[in-house]
Amino acid sequence: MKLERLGFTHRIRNLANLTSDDESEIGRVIVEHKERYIIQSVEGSFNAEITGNLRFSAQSRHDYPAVGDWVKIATVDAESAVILEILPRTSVLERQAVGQHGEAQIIATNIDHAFIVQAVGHDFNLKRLERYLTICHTAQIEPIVLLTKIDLAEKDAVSQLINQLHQRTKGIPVIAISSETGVGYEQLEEIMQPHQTYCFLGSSGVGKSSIVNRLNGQSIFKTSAISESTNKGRHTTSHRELLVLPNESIVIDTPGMREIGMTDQAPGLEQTYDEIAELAQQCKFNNCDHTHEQGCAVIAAVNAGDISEDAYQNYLKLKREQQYFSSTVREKRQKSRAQGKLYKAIQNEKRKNKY
Ligand SMILES: Nc1nc2c(ncn2[C@@H]2O[C@H](COP(=O)(O)OP(=O)(O)OP(=O)(O)O)[C@@H](O)[C@H]2O)c(=O)[nH]1
Ligand SMILES: [Mg+2]
Ligand SMILES: [Zn+2]
Repeated sequence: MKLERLGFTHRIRNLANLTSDDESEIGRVIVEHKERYIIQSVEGSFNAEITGNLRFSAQSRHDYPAVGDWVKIATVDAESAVILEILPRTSVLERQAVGQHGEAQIIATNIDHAFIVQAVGHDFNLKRLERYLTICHTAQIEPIVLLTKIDLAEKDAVSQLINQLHQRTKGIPVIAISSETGVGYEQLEEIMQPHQTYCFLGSSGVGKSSIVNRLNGQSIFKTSAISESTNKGRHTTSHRELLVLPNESIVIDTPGMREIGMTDQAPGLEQTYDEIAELAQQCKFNNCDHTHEQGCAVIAAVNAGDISEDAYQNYLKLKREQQYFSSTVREKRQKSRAQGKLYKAIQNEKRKNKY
């Protein structure tokens, strides 16, 4: 498969300082499964692991390959290879997951657009949507909202949801679809461009894999109904996977996410709540938290009904999370720097005393 069909561009070639001679050693990570990877290259697909060197020098999750990455490989035989190097990323989609304090988790890399998928019914949630928008904006990935399973709701109810979406997330495109009847697929296919990479994000059971299957023309990913009473911890899709579609677009299917915690997402937060960010410039104090201060233009707008109370509360919550994440990361860095100093001091001491 030609690299261009996998999404390779001049931009990536320039970022990585590659010549066209290097192309046989370049591949894209299409599957990641607990430090085992499947790489697609011009030569075919390979099972791969990272070199000991790469593992040894890794300082965080960011130093490990993720689905979507371009990597330099050395083939071992017709089926296996080792990953020597991760090429510079054009975008990194990440979140803070529960129980992983201080560590951000990479969802996928080198993404051009993200489909944020919400189904009609009880999955529909504007606050959660704003979380997804924020992680997309931070990564400078263009979000598109897919409202799915519209066959399950009345036409009027669907229009109402679309209105709510437009009001709350001004300027973000919304496409309403049904993978059951095919409604909306024409519009969806129209916006998808060849060689661009699209990532599907959303809760478990909203129909992400069903969309990929339908776009693919034949089922390739497993899908399943999740009964309400037994859905605890059950995801049908278990790993992230990249696929080139017949329409030449590249898609990454992901397992449903329950938590979309904020990392260092300050710029993305400003973009998601651009109205609040703009008003903030008129606050009396320039370090205004917009929580209780005199002369706060944001609070005034909320009181006047110009900004919804719900959006405002969500903004404050996401900001607190983001600040907490940043402070714990700072603490961790300071701690590891202190540990580094201690280690060096011990080494020096050892050398001096020759033991
Ligand atoms: N009625 C209706 N059902 C749908 C539609 N799309 C998907 N489903 C059903 O919803 C269930 C979940 O679909 P999946 O595609 O597996 O959902 P998913 O988002 O990939 O879920 P995870 O892999 O767990 O994250 C399946 O039973 C699908 O048949 C739709 O447009 N309408
Ligand atoms: Mg799935
Ligand atoms: Zn303010």
